[in-house]
Amino acid sequence: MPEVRVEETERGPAIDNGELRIEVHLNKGTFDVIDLRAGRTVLRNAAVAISLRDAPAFQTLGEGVEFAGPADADDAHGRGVSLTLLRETDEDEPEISFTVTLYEDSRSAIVQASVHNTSPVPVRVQAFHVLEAAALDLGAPGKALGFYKHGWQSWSPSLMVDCSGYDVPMSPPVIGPGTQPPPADGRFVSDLMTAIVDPASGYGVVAGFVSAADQFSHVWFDRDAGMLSAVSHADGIELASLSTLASERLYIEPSDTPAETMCRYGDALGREMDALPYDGVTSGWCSWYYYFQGISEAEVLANLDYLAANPGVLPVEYVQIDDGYQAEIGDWLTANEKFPRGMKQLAGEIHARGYKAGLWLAPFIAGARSKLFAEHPDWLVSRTGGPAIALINWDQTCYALDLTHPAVIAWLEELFRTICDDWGYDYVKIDFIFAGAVDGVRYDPNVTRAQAYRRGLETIRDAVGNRFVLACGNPMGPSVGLVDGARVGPDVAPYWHPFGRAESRSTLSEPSALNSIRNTITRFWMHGRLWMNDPDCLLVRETDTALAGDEVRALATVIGLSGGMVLSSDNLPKLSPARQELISLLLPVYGRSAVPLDLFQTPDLPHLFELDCGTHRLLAVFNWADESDETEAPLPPGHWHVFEFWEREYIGLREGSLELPVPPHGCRLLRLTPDLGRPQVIGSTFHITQGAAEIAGEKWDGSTLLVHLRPVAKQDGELFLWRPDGVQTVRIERLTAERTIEA
Ligand code: 9PG
Repeated sequence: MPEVRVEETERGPAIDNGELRIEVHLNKGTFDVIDLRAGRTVLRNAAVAISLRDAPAFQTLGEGVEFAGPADADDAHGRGVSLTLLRETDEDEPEISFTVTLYEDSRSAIVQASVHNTSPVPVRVQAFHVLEAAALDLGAPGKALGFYKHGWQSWSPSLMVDCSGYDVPMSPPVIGPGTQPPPADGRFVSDLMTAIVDPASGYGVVAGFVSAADQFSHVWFDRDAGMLSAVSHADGIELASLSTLASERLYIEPSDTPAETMCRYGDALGREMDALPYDGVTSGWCSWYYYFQGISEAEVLANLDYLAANPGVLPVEYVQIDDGYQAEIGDWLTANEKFPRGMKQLAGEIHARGYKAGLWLAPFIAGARSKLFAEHPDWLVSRTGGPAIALINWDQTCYALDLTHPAVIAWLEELFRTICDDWGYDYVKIDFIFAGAVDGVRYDPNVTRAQAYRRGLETIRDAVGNRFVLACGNPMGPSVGLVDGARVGPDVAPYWHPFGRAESRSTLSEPSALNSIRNTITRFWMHGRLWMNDPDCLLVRETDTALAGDEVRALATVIGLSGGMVLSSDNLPKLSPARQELISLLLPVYGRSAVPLDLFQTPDLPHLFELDCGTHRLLAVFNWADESDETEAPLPPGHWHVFEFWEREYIGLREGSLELPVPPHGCRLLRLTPDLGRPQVIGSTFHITQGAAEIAGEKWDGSTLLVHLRPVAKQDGELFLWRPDGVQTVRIERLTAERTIEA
């Protein structure tokens, strides 16, 4: 991309990098964002405002701004140029400024607001309105647009909402962050980021915060006014006289490929927040979704022994004990009677069989029945009338620990050191951690909710070192950089719809296979950029479940194509060989995420999830309806051999698109192989990627096809080869070492 050019116009300064142009209107106190490729002013009259606690807002709109001059920028997004604008200030008013940056190698603009306290006394800063009601123009009326609603924490629904209707309410078990504008007709609110897209043209804008360590944020759209706003919450913390406080940094990128732009936004957020790197994606067994709180030492050992007896077919890394071992919610170091030899001993048993050990806990809450609560009533976040309630679960009220309290921090550190250093656990699943960020009064009054939350997470990270941290029930933005994996959706369950009843818009965060699947697909852009996504567990059993075979296939397909963690949660010794094979098909974890192709065209749940594996593509085609349906699957340009994985059916050499019958709640998983006009592999039953994991290479020497295979979890299977005279099935047994097949 060319350099960023600065220009002075009659109205004010402008910057442009050939793709985007920012024009400032000094008199009006606003700026416009112009997409030069599309020839469209995407955001017009964007203004900045700041609200102090118990005071009216100060905004740039109508007041005018003064140009402080351009400056070279060099940050996580590369080199560029920033314009800084200062609001015309009356006496006694805080000084407000904002900075807009364009980069040489990025299509995005970054906006940040600041406030400087000129008064001799402290002021309390409530929020930065980094975009205050900017007019959004995507070439279609507000009601025609789709709004990507991103939830506050793991279990919060994330989905496309049709702007002709209503926003999705925030509902239990998710406790809202409490700072979003109240729901209203025509108002659509998203946490941290959004994408707003015209489904007809595919054109849209991604707007989201790329820093999130200090302030929670949200973005919202007023459909009838056509206005986009973005808010970064300072939560009323004190700003001392003559000090400055800045908002989080807002990323704005217009795009005609908004799914790709979401990924670039994810990359930018990961860069600013120092997302943790990793080598391979984690796999394991988790006790929760079969045993729930009934888990016992004996049941853990039974599954452990089964795994150890079948190491080739279920090659998982971790055995993780979930909720059910502890004496009480908060009393993590005391095991209950179901774990008679204690948790240290059990970690030893897990290690002795060659697995790493994982343990669940909810370190930021104290249950009303716990010793923790009884002994330390002063360790809790408080509100008028008593301690802040984080949630009600386990038949008791659970309170939020105050992570700014030095004694709580010392307790947390000791807790995690004991679990990891003394007991020997290699993996901690830290759950319900949104509780660290609830609204309320804390020991340190000058800390935002996001900062308090991060103090807790940083303490855990320091205590556990490089062991694996899986976040769950976590607010998204401020977790980046401190956790290795994060749950991205509501709990899976051995039934399809929440409560086994038809879905409603108020139950989207309740446990169910469908709710878990939804977020796994819609939060695709996080995986590998912020952490590794945890799509929640794979449940494949035939008994103790209401999931039909097609539903299990759909769940396995979504988890497999998500690239995220593969965690099994069944009673393994009870699985039939056919069902156990469904787990094997996802191992080893491929690790790269598919992209939903129709995210913006389909409200709620996309039907098409595509993964480019290099030599071929995988296209999963879903039918979320309760009846059988024909679904149209578009093919990329060119001629493709189409092979269906679950039914092992060669559909043919195709171009354009195909209509496929898909069973209710089921899917078809297509391997699309570009036609080479000569014998070639078109299908494999060893792994869900149909070749990306198990085929190391393929060579045609004019008369023979050589296929170089690598061992994967499944040892017996088939390769399907296309030849001019038909499809040949090659049966392969005991693939336990690399092997070359000649056909
Ligand atoms: C253990 C479980 C599992 C699961 C977690 C989490 O609001 N609620 O009452 C509520 C209860 C449980 C829950 C989420 C919400 O599930 O996601 O994997 O570890 O806790 O209790």
